[in-house]
Amino acid sequence: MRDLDQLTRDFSEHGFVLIEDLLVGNAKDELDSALTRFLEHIAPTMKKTERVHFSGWDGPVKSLGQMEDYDPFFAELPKRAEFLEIASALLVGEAIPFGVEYFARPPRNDAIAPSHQDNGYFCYKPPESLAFWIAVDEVTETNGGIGYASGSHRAGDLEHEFSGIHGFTQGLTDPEAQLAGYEEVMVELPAGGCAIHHSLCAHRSGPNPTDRNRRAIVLDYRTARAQRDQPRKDRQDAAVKKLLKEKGAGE
Ligand SMILES: O=C(O)CCC(=O)C(=O)O
Repeated sequence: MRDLDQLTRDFSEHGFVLIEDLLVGNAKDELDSALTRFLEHIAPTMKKTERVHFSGWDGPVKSLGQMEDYDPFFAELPKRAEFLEIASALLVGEAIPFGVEYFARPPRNDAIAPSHQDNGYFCYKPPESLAFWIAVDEVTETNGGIGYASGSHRAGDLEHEFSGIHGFTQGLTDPEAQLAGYEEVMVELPAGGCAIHHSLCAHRSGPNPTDRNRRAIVLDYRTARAQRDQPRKDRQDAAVKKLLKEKGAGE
């Protein structure tokens, strides 16, 4: 049994919590197999707005969005009773799943995720949302692990700017100044472990110079109170549309 009260207190204090045994045994292997199958058979058929490759429009995938629209396994994954119970406790309100994503960091890969709050992408008001970042492979500081600015969810909605990085288009305008005073905690998790972060808890991830793969599946949840700030989202979408057009995916 998980101590949801303790998890909720830790989440409220730090803006993130770790659950090392979210998926174990068969459940962990099942996720690995479903992802492998998805990458091979489904990812190449996805809309270009929902997939990012390390270069061009085929070859290794860097990230994916909207996986729930393409595969029943990924549609059902965020609806598991245990996940909904944890997400609802941490959000202090009924959790509604709204996205399933994939982030790859293959061996000897120098991609990074710039420091950001997820709400820099989601644009929810109030920003009542969180993400389950599930490690499909063991993750450490050395193979592209996430670093959280502990407590930064209390800093409020920070200003973001367009990063120009396809797949990670939003970054904090001045992370050093914006996150001054918040200690960075680097995440270490076994395969099947999970970091859950508030959408205002700033985080980043580094490159993977190791020989080990680092794949992650992300499940996004919000409350019914969280509504899109549409003008903010429209400004962001316009910048992304321009980038996609430059990359040959615009209309
Ligand atoms: O997996 C990564 O490297 C970054 C993921 C991330 O930034 C996120 O889930 O918001």
